[in-house]
Amino acid sequence: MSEEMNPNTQNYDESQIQVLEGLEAVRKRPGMYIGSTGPKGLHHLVYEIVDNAIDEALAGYCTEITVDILPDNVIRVSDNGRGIPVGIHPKEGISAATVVYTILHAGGKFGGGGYKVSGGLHGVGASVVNALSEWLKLTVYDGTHIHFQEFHRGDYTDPIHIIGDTCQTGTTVEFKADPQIFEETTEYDYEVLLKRLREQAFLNAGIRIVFSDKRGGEQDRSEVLHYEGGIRQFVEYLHKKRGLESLTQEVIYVSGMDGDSYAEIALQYNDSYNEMILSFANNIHTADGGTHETGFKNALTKVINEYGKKFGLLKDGTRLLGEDVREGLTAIVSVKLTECEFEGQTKGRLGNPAVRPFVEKMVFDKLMSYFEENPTEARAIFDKSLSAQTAREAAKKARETARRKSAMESASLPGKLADCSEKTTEGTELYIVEGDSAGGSAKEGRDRRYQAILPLWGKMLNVEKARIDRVYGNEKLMPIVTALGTSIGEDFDITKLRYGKVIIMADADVDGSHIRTLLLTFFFRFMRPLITNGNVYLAQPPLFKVSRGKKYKYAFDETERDRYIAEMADADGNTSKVGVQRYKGLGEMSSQQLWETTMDPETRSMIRVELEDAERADEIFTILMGDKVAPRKDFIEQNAKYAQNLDI
Ligand code: TSJ
Repeated sequence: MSEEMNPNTQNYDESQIQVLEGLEAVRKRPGMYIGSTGPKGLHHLVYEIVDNAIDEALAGYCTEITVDILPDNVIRVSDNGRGIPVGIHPKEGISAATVVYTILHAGGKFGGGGYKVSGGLHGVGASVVNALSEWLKLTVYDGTHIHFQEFHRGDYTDPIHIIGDTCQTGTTVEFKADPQIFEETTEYDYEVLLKRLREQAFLNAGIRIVFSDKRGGEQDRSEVLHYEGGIRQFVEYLHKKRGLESLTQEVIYVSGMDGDSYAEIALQYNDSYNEMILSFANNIHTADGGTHETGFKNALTKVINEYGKKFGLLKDGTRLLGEDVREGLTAIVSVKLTECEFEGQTKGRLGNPAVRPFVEKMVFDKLMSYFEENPTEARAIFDKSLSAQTAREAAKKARETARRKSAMESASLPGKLADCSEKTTEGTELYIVEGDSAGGSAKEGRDRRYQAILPLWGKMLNVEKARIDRVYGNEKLMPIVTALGTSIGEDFDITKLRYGKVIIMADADVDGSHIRTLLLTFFFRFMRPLITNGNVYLAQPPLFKVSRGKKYKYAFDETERDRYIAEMADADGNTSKVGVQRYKGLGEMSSQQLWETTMDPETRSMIRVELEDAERADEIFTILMGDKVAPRKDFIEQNAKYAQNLDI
């Protein structure tokens, strides 16, 4: 071991005390640092490490990042950058690399310059990952030597030391998430990591991320994420994935600088009526928008109105609204700043005030020039906005008619609704049930004091292609709207909600998952606060009844079924006296069984729908219901397992 790796003893000890104090806090309250110790927090560990390598790429020193999921859910991340500095950190008296891993918030404190991104945990650093890992191994290649250090739950015994020679440079980190912390699971979902890594590859044009699943199962696969076109390709990708046809040939792209701030935007219109703006600040997704997104939206509205005015195309005395010009728009807004201010409860909104006027002016000027230079595209976009305006006016009329009607036939609830007797929202439940036979069992089986049943019937409206005006008057969806009492879209009012829980009860088969997908999409599009407020649930009917004599148990999946079969077998393992019944649908259960398994709050299990589930349903819905066959086929092939049971 070289002399420089041995810091003087006094400093070394002091640093180590600090280390233990710092990382102990992380292990005591992991949620504070990574949000949760569930699957989300687990995946955050990977993002945090990868973000460090992306920083190195953004600084211009690294071209390729390799991410592997290894057997036993070990993660390995490598880059070909400069290698984390291993020299003695002047203040701490230990190797800088060790500082990165053992002192809280040490990430990004030294060296560098440029934009510090560190997205995942908003820069809490590699030390948090280290603290929450059963073990972590760091290897640094500095062009001369290979340096190595190993940690256990954030702690180490040997300082970083040389283990060999090399002419390469780079950093490799390998870690195993600590099952003591991540009690629920330490298993990574390839798709979840892939989505995030792909996003990072789009946001950082030219970066190469090679991502592989090497766990040794059937799922093993590998993907190269490399997009020279950056966010332009992101927009194309989103359209293709959703099976949408683009309105214009090319993606519009604008970018600009203001001092140290950089902004780039890619946008394109499609044949749907939905708006999809994804915004990012320093590669972190800003789910609640912020000043960058507002600047972009303002500019877009101004440009399209300006165009209409110039050519006398606006309807007399009217202006296109933001919602008109964003109908069928897909856009990526990405800004890179030296210092981001994230606001709001979940820190999902960019606050930097100066960003709004910067983005607004930049987009206005450049988009205006684009419109002048590309008259065909400009006209197509304008016409699309104009037709949105017309539809909005039609929707307003439909809404007024609906309002007048409901005022006249005040509180006329749907005929098929079997309401509960309690009239409070608190504690009451509405079961939305597909099919008359299941609806009948549910009506008989329920506790009528607080459980209401609404059976669905009629042909489904394809909400993907429908604007809001067509929901009014739809015979399948309107009963839901009336039963809930909240109205939809901009009229939505959660205080009018008539039930505390809205429970979707559908079969565990393909048709059932279609209806689940549709209803979630409907709620996502037109009653989103219902989901964010946590009112929507999915009932979980059992798939099997395992019985022996008078004894029986319900199983919700194959694993559970097999466990009950084993439990009920004879002592010698003989299962000939165990009966297994498979339920094909809710309709096959008696009202008593339905109550026992799916509706009784004491025994049922339900899933509360989170926004992400609904978002996913929305995505799946677009693909399944879209009229383009190719992406649908791709999707089903790529998601064969998922498409079989279409479980959400
Ligand atoms: F932080 C980390 F451990 F999570 C991590 C860091 C993980 C991985 C896979 C890579 C990295 C990383 C860090 N790659 N490259 C760097 N670069 C630096 O830390 C570095 C190198 C040189 C200088 C300099 O000023 O000379 C500055 C820095 C920050």
